[in-house]
Amino acid sequence: MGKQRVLSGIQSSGKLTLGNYIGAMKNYVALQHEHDCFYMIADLHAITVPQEPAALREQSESVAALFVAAGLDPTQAAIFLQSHVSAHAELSWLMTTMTYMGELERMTQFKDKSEGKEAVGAGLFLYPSLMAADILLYNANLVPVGDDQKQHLELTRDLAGRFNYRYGETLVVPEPFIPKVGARIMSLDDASKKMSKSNPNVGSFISLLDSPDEIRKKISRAKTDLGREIVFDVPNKPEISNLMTIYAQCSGQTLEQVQAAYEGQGYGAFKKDLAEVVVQALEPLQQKYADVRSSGEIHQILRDGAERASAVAETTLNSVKEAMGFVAKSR
Ligand code: AQP
Repeated sequence: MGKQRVLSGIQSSGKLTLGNYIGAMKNYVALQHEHDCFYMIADLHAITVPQEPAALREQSESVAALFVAAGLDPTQAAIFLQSHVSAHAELSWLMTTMTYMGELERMTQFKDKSEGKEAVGAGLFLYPSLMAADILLYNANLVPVGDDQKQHLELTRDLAGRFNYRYGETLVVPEPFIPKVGARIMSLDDASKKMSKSNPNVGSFISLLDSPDEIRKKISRAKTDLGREIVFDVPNKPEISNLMTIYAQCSGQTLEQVQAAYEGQGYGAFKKDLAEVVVQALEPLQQKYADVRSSGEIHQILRDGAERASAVAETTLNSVKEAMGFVAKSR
């Protein structure tokens, strides 16, 4: 694979979880040295559900610091806040006008997040058009995401193709880059739902910043299946299969190795070891996070990242506007 343009992002809608890390951030780090990478803190996406201003500010800085703590090198990858690059909001509108209501109505994330709510903001409905704009602005070839974002990415591909068909070849049609193992880490209290940072039950997710004791407590309370064997069998043992995936991803072992190591042992021993594996995997990240936060370096990193991102984004936005027939500003 030659050098590719990579774009991805994470909403600053809460504390990042092990799901965000395994499904997306690990690949961000893996791709940064080989490719031209842009990673954004998606604060405009975060406000598709209500956010307290002080909390949003803190969460956005926290996600940025976690990017660095997880191993992203700001001299390689551009790390930036979505709201610092105004082209995102502008292209989002242009993409919205090209998106069909029926396409948005089919989105499972919208159905899940709006279910049972009396008032649902239009932003939540339009979220996929903004996501398409995010990706298309950077002419990204590759988009590292977890499995839950596949449907949104498919819409992005359709919108790029539709735009090029109507207005001439302008936008790059991106490909998803999804991990083979860990593409969907499930909730600790219900393996039929994905682990989510905005789940009101904090016991359902492991935050990257949870203390060792919180991690031990959450894992000891995690739901298990009937029986006692440690076998990877998603249809029949969804809860234990999810815990085995977390074990494998945090220890660097394969699922087969994990299964073989726990043959003949029960859930209790496995969960105890799993907690220690997670605590150890997160310890260096948490240490680095504390250093990054206390140094204050994140502000400069975000300034530099926004500058690099804006240069690319503005160029694409201008090409799009020109192709669509907007009158260019006279100099
Ligand atoms: N449980 C998960 N397993 C694997 N990957 C996951 N991702 C999210 N949850 C899991 C991946 O993390 C990236 C960033 O996601 P996001 O924050 O932009 O939106 P999300 O997918 O809606 O994540 P959350 O944690 O569930 O956020 P909230 O609760 O705010 O909606 C994406 O690449 C996603 O695939």
